[in-house]
Amino acid sequence: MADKTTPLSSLRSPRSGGFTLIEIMVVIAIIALLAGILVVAIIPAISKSDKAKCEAVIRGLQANVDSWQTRWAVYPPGDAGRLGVLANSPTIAEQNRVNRGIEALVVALRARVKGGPYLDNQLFMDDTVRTNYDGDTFADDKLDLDGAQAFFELVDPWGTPYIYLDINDVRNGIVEDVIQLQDGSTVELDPNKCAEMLHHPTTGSYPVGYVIWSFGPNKKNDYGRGDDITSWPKYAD
Ligand SMILES: [Ca+2]
Ligand SMILES: [Ca+2]
Repeated sequence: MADKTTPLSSLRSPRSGGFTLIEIMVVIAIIALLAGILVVAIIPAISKSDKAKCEAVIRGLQANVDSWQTRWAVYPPGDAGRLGVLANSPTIAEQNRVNRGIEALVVALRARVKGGPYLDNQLFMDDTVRTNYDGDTFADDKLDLDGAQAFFELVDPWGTPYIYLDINDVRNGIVEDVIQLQDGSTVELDPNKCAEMLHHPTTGSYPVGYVIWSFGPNKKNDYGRGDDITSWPKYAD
């Protein structure tokens, strides 16, 4: 008697053994496409938000500097020695060249004299912004600073200290700041390049009072050009 039952194997779809090569390739292609879309969509969004944060920090500092200048009648100097002279507090004068401008600005804006501190507290308390790469300190004095007497610098979203310079130092070609980066390496600011790059290419005028800039996403000093982010309206390259 013939077996009338149908063999199980003949009921199985020929596809039940798994995906075909073409199906696997289609899935891989779709995954690759989605990953590509994510990279294209998200990476610029991240760098855009870093750039926006950097611009916001610079704008905030500018507002703080303006408040300071209103009260002191000068812009914060590019080194703490001159700030000490202004505040009749010579003990602060021992500042080296490393990250000098931004350190001097932070000290000036933190001082609890003449209506200070003028530094935005939320900004200063942000551990992703406030740091002290070179670990330098100074003696407390009449500036009435709160907390550890470190020469703090402020760093951009890419970990590089912001640059702060007194525009008179730029104009006079006497900038001698050295920037210490996150990896411990240093970059020297060329005083001639500062004088050349920071004035308007056609009118020749410098920004009023001071300049603040970030080296930008490439972490390289372009003297306010290229991808740098600046306190003044950027000049064309
Ligand atoms: Ca420092
Ligand atoms: Ca740059």
